Amino acid sequence: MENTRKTGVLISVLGGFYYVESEDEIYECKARGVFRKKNNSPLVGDKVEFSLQKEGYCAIENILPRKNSLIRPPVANIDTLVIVSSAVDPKPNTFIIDKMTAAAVNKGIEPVVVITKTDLADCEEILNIYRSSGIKTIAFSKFEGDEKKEISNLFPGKIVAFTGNSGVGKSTLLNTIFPELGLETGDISKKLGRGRHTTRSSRLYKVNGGYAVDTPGFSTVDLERYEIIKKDELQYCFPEFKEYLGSCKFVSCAHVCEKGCSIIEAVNDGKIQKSRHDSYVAMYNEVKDIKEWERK
Ligand SMILES: Nc1nc2c(ncn2[C@@H]2O[C@H](COP(=O)(O)OP(=O)(O)OP(=O)(O)O)[C@@H](O)[C@H]2O)c(=O)[nH]1
Ligand SMILES: [Mg+2]
Ligand SMILES: [Zn+2]
Repeated sequence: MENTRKTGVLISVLGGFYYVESEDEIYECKARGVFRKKNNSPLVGDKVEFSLQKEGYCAIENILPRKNSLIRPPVANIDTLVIVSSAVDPKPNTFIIDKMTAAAVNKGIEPVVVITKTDLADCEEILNIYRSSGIKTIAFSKFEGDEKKEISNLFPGKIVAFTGNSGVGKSTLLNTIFPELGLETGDISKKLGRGRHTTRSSRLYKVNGGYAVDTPGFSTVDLERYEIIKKDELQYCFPEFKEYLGSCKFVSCAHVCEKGCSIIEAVNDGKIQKSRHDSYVAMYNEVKDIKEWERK
């Protein structure tokens, strides 16, 4: 007897099992050993083919071609990456936000910056940095309502992943907009030592005609080896640089400290945010000596 095959979306990976949603049902699947050998395990967000075995269990047979994938958070096929950062506790770090927005742009994913806990501290400065950089930017507080609609409008027809440091309020934000999710959230004062990540694994939730992906927060050290962007591609990962590219004095301008650089002129004229250019330079310096063969 031939085993029945179905396709579905991988919504979570827990305790060695893969949970696949297909036609509104969730199937608990094992993965074939072959995925491990090829260092190509299924990621949350993957479209997969799975079989219903006559012994009664399901097995993932095949990962369908991916539109994109990220290492951190480990997700595939996402349309939007929401980079969540809090006004305080923990304080925003523009270098981390810039690395993540650049990685998203590099992979054809729309970056959105959300600043949370706006009830606790003034955040005009950071909001202004991203609003003036051509990136969709939303201020959010769990106590106010205005921005809920803007966030819920991100979902129809899309897979939207939320990422950011542990404790910035990713799960709280999703609960505020979709109370039916009932996600576990953690008190920041308890996020010390081992128990600091409240959300333990990434998972897709069906919301407003699309999917939200809640992910475990990262710590800053995790980001030291984030997605590496080739030095020649980096300039295209900062949307606000676009209108100036091509007008530098030197064709091969790296926009780091060269004479006649139109990007640096725009920074000096206040048209490009200095912190964004600083991040660009730091990222450029991180990759400038990496040879093609050293890249993963
Ligand atoms: N005052 C205030 N507190 C907030 C807000 N959003 C989240 N918090 C608090 O921040 C703490 C952490 O929130 P979580 O939602 O667990 O954070 P998380 O980003 O999901 O953390 P991980 O799952 O560990 O990655 C909780 O105590 C929340 O109540 C907000 O808008 N205002
Ligand atoms: Mg969480
Ligand atoms: Zn230049």
